[in-house]
Amino acid sequence: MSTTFQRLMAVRKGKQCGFWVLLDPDKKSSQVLARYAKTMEAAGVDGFLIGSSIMVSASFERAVKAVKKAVRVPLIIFPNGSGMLSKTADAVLFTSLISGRNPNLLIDEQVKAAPAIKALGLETIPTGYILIESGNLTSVCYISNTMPIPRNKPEIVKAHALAAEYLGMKLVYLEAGSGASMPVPAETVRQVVKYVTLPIIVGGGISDPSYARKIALAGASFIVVGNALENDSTGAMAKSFAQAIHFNGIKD
Ligand code: 1GP
Repeated sequence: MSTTFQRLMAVRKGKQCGFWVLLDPDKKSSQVLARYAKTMEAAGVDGFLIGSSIMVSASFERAVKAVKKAVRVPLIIFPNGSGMLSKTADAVLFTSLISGRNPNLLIDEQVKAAPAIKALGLETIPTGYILIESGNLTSVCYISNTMPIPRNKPEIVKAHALAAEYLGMKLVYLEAGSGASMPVPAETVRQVVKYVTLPIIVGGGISDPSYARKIALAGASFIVVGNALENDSTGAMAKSFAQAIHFNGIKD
């Protein structure tokens, strides 16, 4: 049986760029979230991240279970800290916030989470998480108490991504922050993709399919969309995103 990471890499190989949707259990009930995920999957989504930067919902496990039952594509935990875990998910993005200098999110939360992850038997996908300035103060910067990398300094982003590669991480996540007014610049994505061999995830503030396509053409391996699809009850908008992102054609 293949690992979740292998499944992700198969999508990358077949479609060049995969389309992920962020599920926020703080914004929808478990049932509504599961129905939404099903609609998104039917529209062409390749995987889901589940998490939020301020988890106020006590029903994380319930949400993960409901979504897992509703979809077949990978469901990956996108944690805000060591407490956001579930054995029902397919994997956890084991992130280190490498653009920040907050030891708590560089290593402390990871140490706290590691024994629990082992006990749950959950697959980890080590990911270098890099915040890029996006025009406004995002929840993730505020909550993590870290500064994002200036958006006009791709060389700093490149150095961080390369450090992630040399540290043995498997993915790099370029994040503008959920609801960012300016997404990660396509030029930054292009430069990072050229500079490192790791697959690159890009998310935050991607609100229209044409921008998603630019990011895909810049060489991103996965694009994450959250806010822009939250009211897409029919999946029509998600379909447009899927077409834009899967520019290489769908080869399942
Ligand atoms: C999470 O950044 C994504 O990385 C989601 O962002 O909600 O702005 O699409 P949006």
